[in-house]
Order: sequence, then structure tokens, then C-alpha cells
Amino acid sequence: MNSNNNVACPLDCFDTCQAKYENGSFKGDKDHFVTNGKLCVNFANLVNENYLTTSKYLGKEISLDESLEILVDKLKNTTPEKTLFYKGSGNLGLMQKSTGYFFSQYGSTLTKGSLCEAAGEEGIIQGRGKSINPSIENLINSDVIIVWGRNFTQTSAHMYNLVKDKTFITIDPVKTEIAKKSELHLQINPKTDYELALMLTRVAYMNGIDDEEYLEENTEGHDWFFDIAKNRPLVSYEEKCGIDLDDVYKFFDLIEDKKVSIMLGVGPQKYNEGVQITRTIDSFATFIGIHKQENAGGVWYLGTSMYGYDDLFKTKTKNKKVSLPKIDYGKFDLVFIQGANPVVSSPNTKKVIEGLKNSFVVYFGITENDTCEYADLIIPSSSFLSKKDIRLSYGHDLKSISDVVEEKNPNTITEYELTNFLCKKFDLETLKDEDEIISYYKETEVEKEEQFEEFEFIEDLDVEPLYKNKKDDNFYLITAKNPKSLNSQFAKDDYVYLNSDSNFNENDEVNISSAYGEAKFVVKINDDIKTGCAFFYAGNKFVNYLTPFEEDDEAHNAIFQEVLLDIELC
Ligand SMILES: Nc1nc2c(c(=O)[nH]1)N[C@H]1C(S)=C(S)[C@@H](COP(=O)(O)OP(=O)(O)OC[C@H]3O[C@@H](n4cnc5c(=O)[nH]c(N)nc54)[C@H](O)[C@@H]3O)O[C@H]1N2
Ligand SMILES: Nc1nc2c(c(=O)[nH]1)N[C@H]1C(S)=C(S)[C@@H](COP(=O)(O)OP(=O)(O)OC[C@H]3O[C@@H](n4cnc5c(=O)[nH]c(N)nc54)[C@H](O)[C@@H]3O)O[C@H]1N2
Ligand code: SF4
Ligand SMILES: [Mo]
Repeated sequence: MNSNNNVACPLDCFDTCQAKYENGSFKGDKDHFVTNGKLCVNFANLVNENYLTTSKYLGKEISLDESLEILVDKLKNTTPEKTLFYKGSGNLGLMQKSTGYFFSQYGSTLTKGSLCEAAGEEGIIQGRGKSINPSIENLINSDVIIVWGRNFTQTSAHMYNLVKDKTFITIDPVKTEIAKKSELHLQINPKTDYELALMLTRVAYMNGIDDEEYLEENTEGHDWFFDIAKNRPLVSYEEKCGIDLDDVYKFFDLIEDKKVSIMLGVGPQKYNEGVQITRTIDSFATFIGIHKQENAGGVWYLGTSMYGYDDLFKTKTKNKKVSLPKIDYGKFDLVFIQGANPVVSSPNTKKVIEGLKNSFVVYFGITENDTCEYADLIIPSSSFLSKKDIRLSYGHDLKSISDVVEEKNPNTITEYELTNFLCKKFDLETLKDEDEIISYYKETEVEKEEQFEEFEFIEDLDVEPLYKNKKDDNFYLITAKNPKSLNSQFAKDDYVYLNSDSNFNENDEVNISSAYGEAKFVVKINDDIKTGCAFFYAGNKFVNYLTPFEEDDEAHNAIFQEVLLDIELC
């Protein structure tokens, strides 16, 4: 058997599948527990992408060597701090981190925070001291899975497949596929999850679900937390969350005496106080004893996949850092963008474009994307099929390996090669041998730890609800993942989805505006979307004209949904 035919799916996805390359085609690895012999449409899309095969300078095709010379020349003639290194999540292989090794030694400004999960992760860390997922066996051993703001069947289809026969409860403003398969769907109003968590905590107490002895021994502050929860009458929670008390009783009927897991997604934390919201949800989970079940249950979130591993790409330098969701590109003389498409995926497209126009932009990627339009220099990165790599998962504990299964296009360069080329040019320390790096991550086994030593409940809550300033004709903005695309990769859906009671009709052309910008959209009517919400897929080319050029209040995370919309016919 050929053992050099592994390919790790590099896409930003919980599942982290392992493929096998056989006779010119790809198959899901049957021995990889999560992949279980299947790959998804996005993997096929990636294989069939139109890959970049030539460098370009100011729109003109040039050789790879010429493009590297221009890059070196530019870097030599710029103050390091006036250059920005920006890495996205187009490929989550660990070798993508190589380039950071050069740019941090060189002295570039780096980024902090995230467009994605950082607020939720910080919320979990504040309660538990760390953010790790329980083992996949715990999920499999549960009877009931609460899917909280996560599009479970679509964004981690393989993990879902392992547990598809369980009882599900879904908490989501959208009637997602998993909501349709659920015994109970709590179709919550956006940004009211902390209120629902408090309401559930109150009812849990009324039902005597909390285990005083366990809480006393293992946690800190549960009395305070319960005090916050009981501060408000249940009817007030019902009204604000848009959830009937009867459904809350049903929730407890379904979980009573059952082994329970919570699959928590990024939906509830795309707001200014995403840290507090997530910590309140995790506090409720702890209050009802989710973490005390033996070999079963727990709370899963999109945490770091690097927990317990050394970061072999880390340098000793102390670089300046700017917050990822609100980068003013125009402030830099040179911006190096790798594996990202900020023109579509970063908040506030107008600001992003204005900034990029005022800087020398180098784009290093595998395909020509929307950001390339503003790039002065384009350097093609080699296909994932021609790069050695390894992937860790942010959803489970399995690793995936990439061997080189296709000859590298000579006009392209890998992240590892580019790094060592630049390090040599600037007399900086080069990276360890590629195989050595990969084998460290391959061989190192991180022991599963307890979720926390002592859980600290949230004791103070200060969240400004979106409904407070919402006028009757305003819409909430909901933006979530598309099963057929991976963020902006392969994305083709630029519609706005509205409920049929919205006064708009299928194919209406509308102008949508927010406090941050405006754009035109075509309407699709879909009653899975909650009344009063406007839904846009991630990768929609126009949605981020509407989103705030801001970060959340604690974790430098994007707050795509902290916004109210006005919609008018064109
Ligand atoms: N097919 C596919 N898979 C992907 C991706 C992709 O683009 N396509 N992207 C990957 C990436 S980068 C990530 S970060 C993960 C994210 O995976 P998920 O956590 O599943 O993320 P989303 O789809 O953004 O949002 C999840 C759900 O949150 C709901 N939601 C929105 N606002 C609220 C709210 O206020 N409260 C509650 N309770 N729910 C709310 C949305 O309706 C949506 O159903 O998926 C990864 N997997
Ligand atoms: N409206 C809205 N915006 C969102 C989101 C949302 O739900 N709604 N989600 C946010 C989230 S969770 C995330 S994680 C971000 C993602 O945002 P980004 O990290 O910007 O990801 P993409 O937009 O998918 O762009 C990835 C690019 O990486 C390039 N690429 C792929 N493979 C490689 C490779 O091997 N090497 C190199 N050098 N390049 C490669 C591809 O060409 C692709 O254009 O978007 C965020 N933006
Ligand atoms: S499910 Fe995710 S990891 Fe698996 S093949 Fe598809 S995109 Fe890749
Ligand atoms: Mo993400």
C-alpha cells in the first residue's frame, strides 16, 4: 500500500478530514474516524479551483523570481513597522504559519484578535481558565445534544454524522437543517442568548436541577450568577428572547436525567459583548452540571487547535499588533496578505477597499480572489496537493496529514519555501527542517485534560441589547455559513433572505443600509428566517458593506451582527 498518498483537507472547517489520493482521484479516508470515508462538496470545489500559475506586478505577468525580487526590494526600502503581515484562514495547515516566522523577525506589524471565534473563546477562558473541547467520545455518549447557534449539519457535517441519531434541541433565529431535525427549536431573537441562558438558569433552579454540593466544591460564584438570573420575571425573558415559557419547560423535560452536550457555535458571539454572552451560556451549562457527567457530555466550541503543543513558528521578537477587524490598511506602506480575502470577508468592505488603495498590497494565495483587484504584486502559492503539511482540528482531537501527491507548479512557491528564501535574504534565522516540524506535531500526543479546575461564574453582566434601539421596520443582520462554500472560497450567493411576512417579494431589488454603509441586494423569500431578520451567507460580496468597522469590547473580535438594517425597494 502506498503510504505517501495522504491529503489533509486544508479548509477552515471543524471536521479536518483526511483524504487518500488513489489513481488520480480522492477518497475520504475510511480509517479516519471523523472522515469515515467521505469528503464534501467543498473539497471537490477546492480540487477543481482555477489555481494561480503566474506572478503579476501592476497587472502584468512576470516570473516568480521577478516577483520575489520586487518583494525583497520593497521590504528593504520600507520601515519594518510600516509593513503589515495579514494571514487569513484560507488554508489551516500548520505550515501556513511559516511566513509569520519571517515577518515577525523582520519587524512587521502583526494582527491580534479574529474575524471569527475570539470573543466566544475568551468567554470560555474567563470561566474555565482555558478553552479545550471534551473528547469526541463524550459527544457520542450523550443522549441529547443542544445545538446552540451552530449550523451543526452544515459546518461540521462529519461530526454530525457520528451522532445523527441523538435527540436534538436547537437554539437559533434560523430554522436550520438541524432545527428541522430537532425535537425542539427555540427560535430565539438575535443577541438575546444571555437572557435565554439566565431564563433557563432560573427554571433549572425551580426544577431543582442544580447540584449544590458539586457547585460548592468545583465552582466559584454560582450564587451571584443565580442572583442575576432571578432578578427578572420570567415573562420579561419570554418577551425579549421571543421564547415561550412552555418551550422552556419542554427543554427541561427533554434533558431530564439525560446525558447532555452543548454544541456551541459562533452565532451568539458576533456582537459587541460576545465574551459576556458566551460566558453566560457556559455558566448556565455549568449550573446544570454539564461538565460533571462522567465520560459524557460537555460544551464544544471552536477553540484553539494548538492547545498543549509548542508553537514552532514563534519568534522572540515583540512586534506591534493591530486589531484584525479594524485594520486601517492605508496606514501601512506595504501590506502582505496571505490566504485571506479581506475585501469580502472583513467587516466594512468600503473601509477595507479605501485602505488597500492607499497601500502597496502584496497578495500571496492560490486563487485570484476579490482582494487581488487591489493588489500591486501577486505571488502564487503552491496548491495544497504539492505541499507537505499537517492539520490539527478545532472540533476534535484527530490530526490529518498531507503528503505531496502532485508535482509542484514551478511558477508557484510554498509558504515554507518563501519563508526561508526571505529569511536568507535578510540574514534572519531560517525555519527548522520541514519534516522535523511536521513530525513534532505528528508525534506529540496531548493528554486530555479536565475542562477546568475551578469554574468561575459570570457575576456581572452589562450587555446592551440590539432590540433596545430597533424600530419596527428595522431588521437584524444575520450572517452565517453556506454549506456550498467555505467563507469566500467558492461563494456565489449574494442574496438577502427574508421571511415572507416582510412586505418584500421574491426577486425584489432592494437597497439595504446600516449606520456603517449600504449596498444593493436581490431578495429571496425563505420562511426559515425569523421575522425581522435579514439573512446573508458568509462570502456574500456585499454584506460586509453593512457591517461595523469595529471590534467587540474585550477580545478584538469582529462584530458582524451588531447592527440594525433599513431595507427599501430600489
Ligand atoms: N460549509 C461550510 N462549513 C464551514 C464554513 C463555511 O464557510 N462553510 N466555515 C467554517 C468557519 S470559518 C467557522 S468559524 C465555522 C462556524 O460554524 P458555525 O458556528 O456553525 O457558524 P455560523 O454558520 O456562522 O453560525 C451558526 C448559527 O448561528 C446562528 N445565529 C446567528 N445569530 C445568532 C444569535 O444571536 N443567537 C443564536 N443562538 N444563534 C445565532 C445562525 O443562524 C447560524 O445557524 O464553520 C466552519 N465550517
Ligand atoms: N459577512 C460575514 N463575514 C464573515 C463571516 C461571516 O459569517 N459573515 N465569517 C468570518 C469568519 S468566521 C472567518 S474565519 C473569516 C474568513 O475570512 P478569510 O480568512 O479572509 O477567508 P476567505 O475569505 O475564505 O479567503 C481565503 C483565501 O485564502 C486563499 N488560500 C486558500 N488556500 C491557500 C493556501 O494554501 N495558501 C495561500 N497563501 N492562500 C490560500 C484563497 O485563495 C482564498 O481566497 O471570514 C469572516 N467574515
Ligand atoms: S467537511 Fe470540512 S474538512 Fe471535511 S472535506 Fe469538507 S471542508 Fe474539508
Ligand atoms: Mo471562522
